[in-house]
Amino acid sequence: MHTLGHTRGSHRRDHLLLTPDTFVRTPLPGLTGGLAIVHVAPQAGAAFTQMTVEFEADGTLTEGPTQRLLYVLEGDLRLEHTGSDDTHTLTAGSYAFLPTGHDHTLTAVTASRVAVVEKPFLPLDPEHLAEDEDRFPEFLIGREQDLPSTALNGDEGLEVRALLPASLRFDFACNTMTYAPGASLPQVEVHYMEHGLLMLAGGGVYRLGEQWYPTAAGDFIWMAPFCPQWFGALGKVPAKYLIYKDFNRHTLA
Ligand code: UGY
Ligand code: MN
Repeated sequence: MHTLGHTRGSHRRDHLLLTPDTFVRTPLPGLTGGLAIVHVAPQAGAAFTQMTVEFEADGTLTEGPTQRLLYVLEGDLRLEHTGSDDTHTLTAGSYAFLPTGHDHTLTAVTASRVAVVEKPFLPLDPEHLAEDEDRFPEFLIGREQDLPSTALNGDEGLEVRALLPASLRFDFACNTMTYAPGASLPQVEVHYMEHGLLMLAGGGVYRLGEQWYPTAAGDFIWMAPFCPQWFGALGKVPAKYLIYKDFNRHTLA
């Protein structure tokens, strides 16, 4: 049916809601046998880029301009990277952190979809690290299913899983948040960090700035620094999202 120019998607000064009907697919250098949906980028005012890369079987992605986090949404893939003879197998929920300049090739074994976050790295002054601690974050790989969960503010209905270790070496955080039906954020948050959010399952209502939006799996949201934000899960299944934020750095760094 013709939508007559209507969409749930919205772009305001301090937030962006992109619903799947608005997605535009583009080729990218380093990407073969696939297309990227760039959800947010510095062109929109963000200090990072987040995209979903859709691969055909045998499609490949090689290193990009900055450090990168990969999170598999669907499919089976292989990851080869410099400094290791191992080939890692990735399936839904697998993720990998690739430091700046770390050569790698991601190959889709089957048709796949992968969330990709890229952010120029802000090095940390060594005085803020323990003597034996490295100044730069290292390659890491894991499975979201294997991560311990923390109850946000003690609320058992709201599980947070951190993909990256709690270390100042990393200049961003990426978590999954799973809400039991009816669970909600305990406060309207307003903070200096920005967010990129991909709704993975379920849905609910997202408050962004002065608007309240129905939100469902497949939607992408960007929240600019200081965008008032709140989420309440609705429906009979848990709502789950993947959320990026800049982290661990002074605002004037
Ligand atoms: O980590 C966060 O700031 C997170 N609680 N924000 C959000 O879910 N909108
Ligand atoms: Mn937040």
